[in-house]
Amino acid sequence: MVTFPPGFNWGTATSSYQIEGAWREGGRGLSIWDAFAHTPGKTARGDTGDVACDHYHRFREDVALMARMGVKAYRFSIAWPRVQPAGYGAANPQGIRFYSDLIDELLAHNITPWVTLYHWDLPLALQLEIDGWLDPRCAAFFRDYAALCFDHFGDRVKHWITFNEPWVAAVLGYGQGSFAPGRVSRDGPYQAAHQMLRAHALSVDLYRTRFAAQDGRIGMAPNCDWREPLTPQAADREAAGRAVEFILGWFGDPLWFGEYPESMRARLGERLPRFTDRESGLLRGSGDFFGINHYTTHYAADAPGKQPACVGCDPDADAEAAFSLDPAWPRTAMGWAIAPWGLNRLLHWIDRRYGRPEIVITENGCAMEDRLEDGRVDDPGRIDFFKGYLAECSKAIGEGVRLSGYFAWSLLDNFEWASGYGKRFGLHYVDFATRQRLPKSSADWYRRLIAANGF
Ligand code: PNW
Repeated sequence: MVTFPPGFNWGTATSSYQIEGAWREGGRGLSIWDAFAHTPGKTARGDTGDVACDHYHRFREDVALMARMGVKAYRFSIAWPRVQPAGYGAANPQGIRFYSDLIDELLAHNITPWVTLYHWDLPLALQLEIDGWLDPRCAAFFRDYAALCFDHFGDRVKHWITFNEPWVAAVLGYGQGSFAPGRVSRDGPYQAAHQMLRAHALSVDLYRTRFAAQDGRIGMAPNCDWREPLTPQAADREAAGRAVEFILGWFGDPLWFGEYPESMRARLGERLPRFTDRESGLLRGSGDFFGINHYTTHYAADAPGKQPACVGCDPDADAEAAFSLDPAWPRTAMGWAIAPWGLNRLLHWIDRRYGRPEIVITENGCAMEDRLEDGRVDDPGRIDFFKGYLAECSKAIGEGVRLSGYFAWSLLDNFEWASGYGKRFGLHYVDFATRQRLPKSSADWYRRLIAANGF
């Protein structure tokens, strides 16, 4: 029997562009993901989020699906261009009304909203006018957008996440160009991540001063795959440590210590931007909890002089680490290794490095080859995935890690970014011809897990 402490926060997660659709309705402005997905060759089969799960029109039905599972919390994101079409200026009343109605519907079902402010759908105007996150001005625009959200929703929303996976947004969006906005910029990832961190600092400061009376909590949701040393040799152990610092310390250290990791400064020198003293001060202690998205594990080996795919766009190469998988590890439909023990090690790494913070798993889940047969979707592989990862969570809690919540990714099959609709992560199957939802057997399993607070 795997058990969890009383009050453990069970949730499920989505993001705006992946589920909402209604891309040109309700006064919504365009985002970098609209432009990217509409560019031939950027997504599998040319899939776009134009309609996606049509959540914009079906959100009440989706809240009912969550109520049926008994989740206590729902993590969703606000599409910046839906509430502020150009990324600056006046709020769009129809966008405000949509999220306000969603929040009310959640609260009416006793589901606590956890709101992400940035899950990658930057207003396209900001990309075209200032090159998005490569420009320092983007941070102030973000702060003003955050203020607008606190102002309209903060009476009911008490859990905020500034950025989802800034690593992915910075590295894939501004370094490798495989995600929106598709920029391939020398040292773009370091510049973009720096502006996201500044934006986080400015928004948290505002939240804790101007909006202090709202009495909520705010943090970030960086991602981290675990990196296990390929061999017990010191060089590989150091490479694995560096690799974790280059993916997670990159964000965790500024939020907890106000500075980038030593290992990054040592290898990157002035290629890594610097925070001013004021920025360091605002960053230090700017997370009320440690959000973490986790999907997989790799082996890491020392790779001195590793050549990047393109100059300054590949932090893994800058970390001089090379990754590999054990062929014996099972894989998801994304090809990602299933190695639940990696999550246990990651939780301990966060616990140790940051002095026992409260940790919330803001995403964990898997794509599987789900098939609709006789009106049912049986996904025992996904249930096994959750069992494996949750057993490691329970174990970590027993070992003293302060893990307080878990959000399964995802409520629905949805637009899986460059992979389009071909990769299904949902607890609910979505027929993308009719937009009909159907609970998979994993949704029923998740309901029983929550009811029993264990399995
Ligand atoms: C995360 N990678 O994306 C996101 O937060 C979700 O929106 C997404 O649907 C989910 O995980 C599943 O992919 C990632 O290439 C996308 O390392 C790409 C990577 C990691 C996470």
